[in-house]
Amino acid sequence: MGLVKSKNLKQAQILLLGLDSAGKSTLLYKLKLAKDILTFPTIGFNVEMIELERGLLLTVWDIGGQEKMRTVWGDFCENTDGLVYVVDSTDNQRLEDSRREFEHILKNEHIQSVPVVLLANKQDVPGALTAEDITRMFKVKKLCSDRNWYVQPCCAVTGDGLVEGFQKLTGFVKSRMKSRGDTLAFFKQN
Ligand code: G3D
Repeated sequence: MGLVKSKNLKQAQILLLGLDSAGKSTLLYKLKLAKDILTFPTIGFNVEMIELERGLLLTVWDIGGQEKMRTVWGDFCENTDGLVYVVDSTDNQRLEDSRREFEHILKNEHIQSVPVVLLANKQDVPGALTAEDITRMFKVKKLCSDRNWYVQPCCAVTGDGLVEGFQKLTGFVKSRMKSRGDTLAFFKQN
């Protein structure tokens, strides 16, 4: 494991949400094969630590997406630095459920201004909605107007798009940490 090498290692808490069967476990497993990951299997949810790039350790909280687990999503929002929301781009029947849950979680007081990457998963399936479709149908521009966001097409089975999506989020998280650090420094000085 190449983890925890640097004295200057920063840590970020990432919440991984989405309806059940969206592909969260599959994508974490795929990322695990591609990158250094420490796994802490737990009942009800998984926690993974990924060092996508030197100096920033992502702790990814994969909370289940079944209906009863969705009611506790809000309990995991405190101290979150980034949100990855996984959408099954082929599940037309539950797209509105997914959109509603997405809108609901964004209202949580602890994740105001927290950057978001939506993963438009299952792009390998013919007829899957595109990232542009998901952006429009989820009203992402409007709902995320107060934060950095990106919609990444991906396929958790092949891994296509996963590293790109997490790298995008990492960039957002770093710039938010920097600007918050700068703000704190400003308040300390004044
Ligand atoms: P979850 O953790 O969000 O509940 P899973 O979802 O990772 O368990 O995935 C649910 C099902 O979707 C799995 O199939 C998995 O193989 C499939 N899946 C996940 N990502 C993709 C993808 O990108 N493309 C395709 N075609 N399938 C995907 P099973 O059959 O095991 O239920």
